[in-house]
Amino acid sequence: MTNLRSPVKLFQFPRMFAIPNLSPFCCKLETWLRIAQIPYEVVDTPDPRKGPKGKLPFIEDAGVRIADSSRIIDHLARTRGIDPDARLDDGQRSIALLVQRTLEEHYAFVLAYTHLLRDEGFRHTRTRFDSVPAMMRPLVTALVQRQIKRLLWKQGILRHSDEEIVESALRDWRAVLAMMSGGPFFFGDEATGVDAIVFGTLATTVLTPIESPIRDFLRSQPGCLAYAERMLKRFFPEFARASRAA
Ligand SMILES: N[C@@H](CCC(=O)N[C@@H](CS)C(=O)NCC(=O)O)C(=O)O
Repeated sequence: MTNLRSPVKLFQFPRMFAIPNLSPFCCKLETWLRIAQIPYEVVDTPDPRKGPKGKLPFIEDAGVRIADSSRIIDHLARTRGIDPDARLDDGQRSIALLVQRTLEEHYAFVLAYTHLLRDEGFRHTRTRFDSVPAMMRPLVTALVQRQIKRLLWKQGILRHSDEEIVESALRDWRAVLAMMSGGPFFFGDEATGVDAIVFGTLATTVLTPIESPIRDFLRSQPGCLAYAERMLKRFFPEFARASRAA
């Protein structure tokens, strides 16, 4: 018999730094679970190939595995009858979708570039391969970087210069920030699904030691770092304490 009350199993990359997850999609989903107050337990999963669609995050709910953060959110909202977006009007829902597409279908590729290919990022993120046996590590690391380069070349951004890639990301963020309310959350007083998306991409950009001109730009924008820190403190107080102590 299906027991919808047992905690959802959340399969995601092991944590790095004092944020929920370096992956914007894993961080988004975990943030949404906290906004929606749905009980879950984390299963550290370094290898995305284990998922039903070969990507992380995915969940197991009452024995069924579901992939893709947005499909998972739809499933949980439907089966639990919880919808943090319930009070949004049609205009806000449209803005939320456009923000999502900007961050997930463009900026997420820039993140793969800044975090996994650029020296300033890879210097930090290469530790994710520490669980690979030492003899195999250089091979696996080179293979993964080659796959990312191939992906970003086919997607298109790697055909641009570093400066052009950075500029395109700043355009994404200028547009997103222009849509944000004065706070405390994206649409005002209550956190909604778009906060999970924005925080998912912002946390990995501004709350990690990975340097980039995008990080510098965002940290210089009034209210932007404060928003990320507020989200962290509100939904992940355990990490907010850790980052203060560091
Ligand atoms: N649309 C998916 C995207 C998930 C995704 O791209 N995850 C990345 C990590 S940020 C991944 O697992 N990449 C591994 C791969 O493509 O091999 C979602 O929303 O969950």
